[in-house]
Amino acid sequence: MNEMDQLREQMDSVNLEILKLINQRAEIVQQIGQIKAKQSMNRFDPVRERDMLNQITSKNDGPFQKSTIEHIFKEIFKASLELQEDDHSKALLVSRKKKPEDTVIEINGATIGDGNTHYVMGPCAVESYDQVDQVAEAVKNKGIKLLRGGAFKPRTSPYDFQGLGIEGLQILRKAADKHGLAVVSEIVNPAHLEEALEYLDVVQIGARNMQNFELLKAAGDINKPVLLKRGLSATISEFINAAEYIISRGNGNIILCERGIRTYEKATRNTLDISAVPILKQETHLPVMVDVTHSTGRRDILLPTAKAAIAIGADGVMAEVHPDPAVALSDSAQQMDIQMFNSFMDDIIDVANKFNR
Ligand code: PRE
Repeated sequence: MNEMDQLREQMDSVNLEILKLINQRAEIVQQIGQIKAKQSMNRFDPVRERDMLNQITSKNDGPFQKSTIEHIFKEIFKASLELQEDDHSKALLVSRKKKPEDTVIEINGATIGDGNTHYVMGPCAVESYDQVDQVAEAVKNKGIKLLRGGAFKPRTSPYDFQGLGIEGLQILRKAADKHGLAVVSEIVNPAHLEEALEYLDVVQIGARNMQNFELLKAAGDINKPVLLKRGLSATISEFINAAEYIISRGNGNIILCERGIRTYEKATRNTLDISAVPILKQETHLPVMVDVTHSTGRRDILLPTAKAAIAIGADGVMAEVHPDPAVALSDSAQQMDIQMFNSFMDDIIDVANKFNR
């Protein structure tokens, strides 16, 4: 064996030593991480890192320079922090790591999360019994099981229509019962939950309340499914953590809903983050729906965006329908009338069938 080969052989065994030691170190890091998580301590500890660097560099006899050694160890600390963070997300109850099987939620005969496409349709806001009744009839005629409608409306302006409140929920319930539908409606205040549960089958938590932690906790204490919408400017990680608030209190029946995020783009009301769907499906075991109405704010692209949602693997599509959108008290530019809804449903069911979903 020549000298070069000998040196390389030595190097191979040193590499393996380093590998063993670095993973030994990683195991200690994981144990420290678990203690920190239990005690809700910050994982990053710059004082500890500085102490270790001082100790290590004071023992450094070269040939590497102090700055090089510091650089290498800083990289090790960084990787250690990431390892502690990974271990933490592993522990999330909504994560696939925790529960590999899909969560399937049965609501009024619709099994959301079962691989098929489900629909939640209805007016933006409940305005009258007659209005909801007309929409509910159309919804039922398309074989849909879930009726949506806003009774408590968190509006951008305090002078806009704020919804009919409990009376709106009563209207929804009456129309839904007549047509055999389940009711999905938004609740904005934990104090309304108990009374609202008399009329609701699914509690919606809207985008503006995605980080209303008291509301999330209250929704975690009930035994009805929750449809949680992504916040206007929420990252996927913040969205997942909002769901974790609900499941951590015992309610695991959560449907996530991508509804567009705020970007610089003005051609649509929000920017539909379609890639959030497969990411949420990979990261969590929860069903994921797409609200095409709020993400686009445009009737003319509801169908293509709904097709995209199905193609990318969403468990359902949500959209708004109003008997006469021109006179709707909210969101008149984006709701479909009943004729448009009927043809939208015919087309989208066709697409879902082609995808076998
Ligand atoms: C460790 C990791 C991250 C911290 O910023 C400091 C140190 C390390 O890798 O040594 C371990 C650790 O979490 C700790 O000692 O507190």
